[in-house]
Amino acid sequence: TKTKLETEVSKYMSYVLRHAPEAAGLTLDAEGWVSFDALERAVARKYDVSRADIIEIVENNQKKRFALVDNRIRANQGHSVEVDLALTAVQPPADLFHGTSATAWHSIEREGLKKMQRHHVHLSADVETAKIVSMRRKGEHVILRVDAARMFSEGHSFFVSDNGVWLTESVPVQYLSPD
Ligand code: HQG
Repeated sequence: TKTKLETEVSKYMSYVLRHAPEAAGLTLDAEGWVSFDALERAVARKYDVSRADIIEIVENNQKKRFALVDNRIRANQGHSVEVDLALTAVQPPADLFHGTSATAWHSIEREGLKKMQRHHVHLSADVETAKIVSMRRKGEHVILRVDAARMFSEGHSFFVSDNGVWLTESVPVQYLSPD
């Protein structure tokens, strides 16, 4: 099981690799990668962890938030900084899901789902995952079903991140219904 330190380091890595590389003195390349050595040094300045510890954190991350390839690392999704993950558009499953708060739903039912601070709207392949996403919000939760089959047939593009999160530019209201 994950220790408090592992969780903290993992959150810091998400923060650095998705939102604020400059806060750790790092620069991401166009596709969001940074040298693992540089990331390791940045993390080790803040936390008492070894290279092996960091590799374990990457490998044990339940949601596979990070990709570590050829001595480079990046976040698989969730960026607010400008990166091009170079994902290929693919056909989505017929239905996708989005877990949110009842409060957000009041605006979503008028405006549709917007990407807000991120690069895409994040959708889940199953209701269970959408529920977990919604639990991050206060108050009542709402699970929305997205008619991805119709969106796709009407020209919307979908992408799937390396860790199985479905991404699209926006979801207009006509494709949404509370599950
Ligand atoms: C809401 C976590 C008002 C949207 C999770 C959401 C996910 C609107 C919030 C991933 C709206 C944005 C992403 C509108 C959308 N009016 N509210 N028109 N359109 N919203 O965090 O999907 O742990 O950017 O419903 O597990 O909650 O970081 O998106 O509540 O996979 O790896 O605006 O983040 O993954 O919030 O979560 P977020 P999200 P990680």
